[in-house]
Amino acid sequence: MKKSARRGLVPICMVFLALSCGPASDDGVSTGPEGEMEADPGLAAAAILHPTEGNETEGIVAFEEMGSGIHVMAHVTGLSPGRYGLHVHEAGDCSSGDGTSAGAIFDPEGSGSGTPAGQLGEIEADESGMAHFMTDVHQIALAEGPRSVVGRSVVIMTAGGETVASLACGVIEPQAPGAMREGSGY
Ligand SMILES: [Cu+2]
Repeated sequence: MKKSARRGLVPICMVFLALSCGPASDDGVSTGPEGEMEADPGLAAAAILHPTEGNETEGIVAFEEMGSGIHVMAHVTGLSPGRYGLHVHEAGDCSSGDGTSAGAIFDPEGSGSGTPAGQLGEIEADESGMAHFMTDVHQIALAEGPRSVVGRSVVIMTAGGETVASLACGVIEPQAPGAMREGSGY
Protein backbone atom coordinates (compact mmCIF):
# COMPACT_ATOMS: atom_id res chain seq x y z
CA MET A 1 0.00 0.00 0.00
CA LYS A 2 1.34 3.37 -0.95
CA LYS A 3 1.65 5.87 1.78
CA SER A 4 0.60 9.34 0.82
CA ALA A 5 2.46 12.03 2.64
CA ARG A 6 -0.58 14.20 2.96
CA ARG A 7 0.01 16.99 5.38
CA GLY A 8 -2.95 19.13 4.54
CA LEU A 9 -5.67 20.19 6.87
CA VAL A 10 -7.70 17.48 8.46
CA PRO A 11 -11.28 18.65 8.59
CA ILE A 12 -11.90 19.67 12.15
CA CYS A 13 -14.98 17.49 12.37
CA MET A 14 -12.66 14.52 11.99
CA VAL A 15 -10.94 15.65 15.12
CA PHE A 16 -14.00 15.13 17.19
CA LEU A 17 -15.07 11.97 15.45
CA ALA A 18 -11.71 10.46 16.27
CA LEU A 19 -11.95 11.58 19.84
CA SER A 20 -15.50 10.61 20.47
CA CYS A 21 -15.10 7.15 19.05
CA GLY A 22 -12.64 6.70 21.88
CA PRO A 23 -10.69 3.63 22.82
CA ALA A 24 -12.38 0.27 22.77
CA SER A 25 -11.58 0.18 26.41
CA ASP A 26 -12.41 -2.56 28.80
CA ASP A 27 -10.87 -0.78 31.74
CA GLY A 28 -14.00 0.98 32.80
CA VAL A 29 -13.17 4.35 31.30
CA SER A 30 -16.38 5.84 30.09
CA THR A 31 -16.45 8.21 27.16
CA GLY A 32 -19.12 10.14 28.97
CA PRO A 33 -22.78 9.47 28.53
CA GLU A 34 -24.94 12.30 27.38
CA GLY A 35 -26.35 14.29 30.20
CA GLU A 36 -23.25 13.92 32.30
CA MET A 37 -22.10 17.47 31.81
CA GLU A 38 -24.97 19.87 31.41
CA ALA A 39 -23.23 22.98 32.65
CA ASP A 40 -22.35 25.75 30.23
CA PRO A 41 -19.67 24.58 27.86
CA GLY A 42 -16.18 25.79 28.68
CA LEU A 43 -13.46 27.01 26.42
CA ALA A 44 -12.02 24.43 24.06
CA ALA A 45 -8.93 24.08 21.91
CA ALA A 46 -7.29 21.39 19.79
CA ALA A 47 -4.01 20.61 18.08
CA ILE A 48 -3.69 18.49 14.97
CA LEU A 49 -0.33 16.76 15.14
CA HIS A 50 1.78 16.32 12.03
CA PRO A 51 4.86 14.13 11.86
CA THR A 52 8.28 15.66 12.14
CA GLU A 53 10.74 14.76 9.39
CA GLY A 54 11.43 11.06 9.18
CA ASN A 55 8.50 10.12 11.39
CA GLU A 56 4.97 8.96 10.77
CA THR A 57 3.40 10.03 14.02
CA GLU A 58 0.20 12.03 13.78
CA GLY A 59 -2.88 12.64 15.80
CA ILE A 60 -5.12 14.99 17.66
CA VAL A 61 -5.01 16.48 21.11
CA ALA A 62 -8.08 18.26 22.45
CA PHE A 63 -8.44 20.48 25.48
CA GLU A 64 -11.60 21.55 27.26
CA GLU A 65 -12.33 23.43 30.44
CA MET A 66 -13.97 21.12 32.95
CA GLY A 67 -14.74 22.55 36.33
CA SER A 68 -11.56 24.01 37.74
CA GLY A 69 -9.29 22.06 35.42
CA ILE A 70 -8.59 21.22 31.81
CA HIS A 71 -9.62 17.90 30.34
CA VAL A 72 -7.02 16.66 27.84
CA MET A 73 -7.78 13.97 25.27
CA ALA A 74 -5.18 12.61 22.88
CA HIS A 75 -5.40 10.19 19.97
CA VAL A 76 -2.05 9.48 18.35
CA THR A 77 -1.04 6.98 15.65
CA GLY A 78 2.13 5.99 13.85
CA LEU A 79 4.20 5.26 16.94
CA SER A 80 6.33 2.28 17.80
CA PRO A 81 4.91 0.47 20.79
CA GLY A 82 6.10 2.15 23.97
CA ARG A 83 5.78 5.27 26.05
CA TYR A 84 6.10 8.86 24.92
CA GLY A 85 5.88 12.30 26.46
CA LEU A 86 2.89 14.51 25.70
CA HIS A 87 4.17 18.05 26.04
CA VAL A 88 3.04 21.61 25.48
CA HIS A 89 5.91 23.66 24.12
CA GLU A 90 6.19 27.44 24.30
CA ALA A 91 5.91 28.44 20.68
CA GLY A 92 3.05 27.72 18.31
CA ASP A 93 5.46 26.99 15.50
CA CYS A 94 5.99 23.52 14.04
CA SER A 95 7.62 24.75 10.85
CA SER A 96 11.18 23.57 11.47
CA GLY A 97 10.54 19.96 10.57
CA ASP A 98 12.30 18.63 13.66
CA GLY A 99 10.12 20.22 16.34
CA THR A 100 12.77 22.65 17.55
CA SER A 101 10.80 25.67 16.33
CA ALA A 102 8.25 24.87 19.04
CA GLY A 103 10.84 25.99 21.57
CA ALA A 104 11.24 24.69 25.07
CA ILE A 105 8.63 22.92 27.11
CA PHE A 106 5.99 25.34 28.44
CA ASP A 107 7.10 26.33 31.92
CA PRO A 108 5.41 29.59 32.97
CA GLU A 109 6.20 29.10 36.63
CA GLY A 110 9.89 28.44 36.06
CA SER A 111 9.66 25.05 37.68
CA GLY A 112 13.41 24.59 38.02
CA SER A 113 13.90 20.96 38.89
CA GLY A 114 10.16 20.46 39.32
CA THR A 115 7.68 19.41 36.68
CA PRO A 116 7.06 22.00 33.99
CA ALA A 117 3.39 22.84 33.36
CA GLY A 118 3.73 21.65 29.79
CA GLN A 119 4.46 18.10 30.83
CA LEU A 120 0.96 16.70 30.51
CA GLY A 121 1.77 13.05 30.91
CA GLU A 122 2.95 9.94 29.13
CA ILE A 123 1.03 8.25 26.38
CA GLU A 124 1.50 4.58 25.64
CA ALA A 125 1.31 3.16 22.15
CA ASP A 126 -0.08 -0.34 21.69
CA GLU A 127 1.11 -2.97 19.23
CA SER A 128 -0.64 -1.16 16.41
CA GLY A 129 1.24 2.05 17.20
CA MET A 130 -1.83 3.82 18.50
CA ALA A 131 -2.15 5.67 21.79
CA HIS A 132 -5.24 6.99 23.52
CA PHE A 133 -4.81 9.21 26.51
CA MET A 134 -7.02 11.26 28.78
CA THR A 135 -6.13 13.31 31.79
CA ASP A 136 -7.33 16.27 33.82
CA VAL A 137 -4.77 18.92 34.67
CA HIS A 138 -4.82 22.18 36.58
CA GLN A 139 -1.47 23.74 35.73
CA ILE A 140 -2.51 25.03 32.32
CA ALA A 141 -5.42 27.17 31.11
CA LEU A 142 -7.34 27.96 27.95
CA ALA A 143 -8.44 31.42 29.05
CA GLU A 144 -6.02 34.27 28.39
CA GLY A 145 -3.27 34.58 30.93
CA PRO A 146 0.20 33.34 31.77
CA ARG A 147 -0.92 29.72 31.93
CA SER A 148 -2.79 29.70 28.62
CA VAL A 149 -1.71 27.07 26.12
CA VAL A 150 -3.75 28.42 23.21
CA GLY A 151 -1.43 29.41 20.39
CA ARG A 152 1.35 27.21 21.74
CA SER A 153 2.08 23.73 20.46
CA VAL A 154 1.73 20.09 21.43
CA VAL A 155 4.81 17.95 20.85
CA ILE A 156 5.02 14.16 21.13
CA MET A 157 8.49 13.26 22.34
CA THR A 158 10.43 10.11 22.94
CA ALA A 159 10.50 9.49 26.68
CA GLY A 160 13.74 9.18 28.54
CA GLY A 161 17.04 8.24 27.01
CA GLU A 162 19.92 10.59 26.34
CA THR A 163 18.59 12.07 23.16
CA VAL A 164 15.03 13.29 23.15
CA ALA A 165 13.35 13.51 19.77
CA SER A 166 10.16 15.23 18.70
CA LEU A 167 7.98 12.84 16.71
CA ALA A 168 5.00 15.06 15.97
CA CYS A 169 3.99 18.66 16.48
CA GLY A 170 0.77 20.65 16.22
CA VAL A 171 -0.31 24.19 17.04
CA ILE A 172 -3.06 24.54 19.65
CA GLU A 173 -5.97 26.36 18.01
CA PRO A 174 -9.10 27.60 19.75
CA GLN A 175 -12.32 25.70 19.13
CA ALA A 176 -15.93 26.60 19.75
CA PRO A 177 -16.99 26.17 23.38
CA GLY A 178 -18.53 22.77 23.86
CA ALA A 179 -16.95 21.46 20.67
CA MET A 180 -15.51 18.48 22.50
CA ARG A 181 -18.84 17.26 23.76
CA GLU A 182 -20.37 14.26 22.16
CA GLY A 183 -23.61 15.04 20.44
CA SER A 184 -22.68 18.67 20.03
CA GLY A 185 -23.03 18.51 16.28
CA TYR A 186 -19.40 17.89 15.35
CU1 LIG B 1 8.78 18.27 24.94
